[in-house]
Amino acid sequence: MGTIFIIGTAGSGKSLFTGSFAEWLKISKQDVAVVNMDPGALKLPYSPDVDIRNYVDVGIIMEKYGLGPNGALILSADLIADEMDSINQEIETMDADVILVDTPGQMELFAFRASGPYIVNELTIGPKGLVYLFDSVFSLNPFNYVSNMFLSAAIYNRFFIPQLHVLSKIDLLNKEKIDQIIDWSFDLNSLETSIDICLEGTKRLFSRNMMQAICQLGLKFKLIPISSKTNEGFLDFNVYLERILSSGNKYTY
Ligand SMILES: Nc1nc2c(ncn2[C@@H]2O[C@H](COP(=O)(O)OP(=O)(O)OP(=O)(O)O)[C@@H](O)[C@H]2O)c(=O)[nH]1
Ligand SMILES: [Mg+2]
Repeated sequence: MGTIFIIGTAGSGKSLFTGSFAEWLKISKQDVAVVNMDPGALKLPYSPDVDIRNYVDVGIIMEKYGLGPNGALILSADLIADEMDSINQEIETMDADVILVDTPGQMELFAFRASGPYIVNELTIGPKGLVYLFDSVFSLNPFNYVSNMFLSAAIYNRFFIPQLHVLSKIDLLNKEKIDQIIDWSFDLNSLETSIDICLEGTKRLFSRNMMQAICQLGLKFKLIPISSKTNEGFLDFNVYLERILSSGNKYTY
């Protein structure tokens, strides 16, 4: 199929999704390689086939350049770009059909520095797609939901590759609440109604205008609900994934 980058805000479930979906694909008899691109990861819920921490050591960078943890993470993200030839070679020896790439906990390290788009371009196994995670517990409030739409649109604007949107951790909320969020993602009138009911003043105005502005860009955010604890939704997700990768569709689903 190709290479898929998993992106989302800190703690949105990127690493567990990477690990659980890789296992699910293996059970479905697909050859999968998992790449950890988070130099700051202390513990991962999977064993990476290719691990950026073997190339860039945040601890050594802190010492060598006299940086704090955040400065070292920023420099690490930039240094990864120099290692792309070796990383590509390592990935190619895996001879996998699907490459899942887990990205740094702090999304801005990957998305909002020059190195992120460079890394995405340089990885040789195509076609490429991106999965943006909406954390269901965070997205329950329409104000947060619209903020997530905004972040996701910003990600699309940085990479311009096919993008899917996933509602993560659905096992943590009851069905009614999950259905409400899914409904917002398919029907903007429903989102507008919830904004009017739940928000007031500047927050209401701002959320409504931002929602409309994103809509005018032609971006869609039809969320695919999944749980990386129960694997619920993985079958549906895989159908959409195959669709965007095989069609080379430039737009979000
Ligand atoms: N119940 C439940 N918990 C989840 C799910 N996905 C992730 N989590 C939990 O959410 C927390 C964060 O998950 P991670 O997969 O580490 O999220 P992340 O986006 O990789 O986090 P950072 O890389 O640290 O930003 C962990 O405690 C996970 O066990 C899910 O589908 N259901
Ligand atoms: Mg992670």
